[in-house]
Amino acid sequence: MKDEPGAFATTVLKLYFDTDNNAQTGGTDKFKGLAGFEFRSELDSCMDYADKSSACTGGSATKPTAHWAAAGLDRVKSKTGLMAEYDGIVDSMGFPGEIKAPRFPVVGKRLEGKLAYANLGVKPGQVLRVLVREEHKDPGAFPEILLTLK
Ligand SMILES: [Ca+2]
Repeated sequence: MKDEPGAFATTVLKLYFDTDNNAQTGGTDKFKGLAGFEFRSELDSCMDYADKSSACTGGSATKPTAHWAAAGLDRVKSKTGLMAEYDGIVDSMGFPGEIKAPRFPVVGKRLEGKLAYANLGVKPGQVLRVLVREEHKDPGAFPEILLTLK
């Protein structure tokens, strides 16, 4: 992050995964210039508050007591293929019906998240196409990455 986290929680990055490295399969969003992605992850800057509440978006009227990061994971709905429609798999807050994301303490401006290969349906040696976007900048995209999994 550019600055250390303040009093409000927010999504910082969105990561799109083309797990078969094929732009012809998966979801599309012409408006956002996305094609061929099977999954989306959101890396969230989350926090706990003095009133014992926690948030990954928004906040509380009380002071933050802990800053932590977590990565959610959503699968593009196969029936529609639209990037606007997802099935939730992993949730930063542990939303009922979804896997609770592992949490990592925020150290300075550094956020960390972890995604399990099993949840992405991938295995070592597989090549993924990954697009990372900053949440609060448009387009705010980094160059596409071809990632070979260890
Ligand atoms: Ca694909």
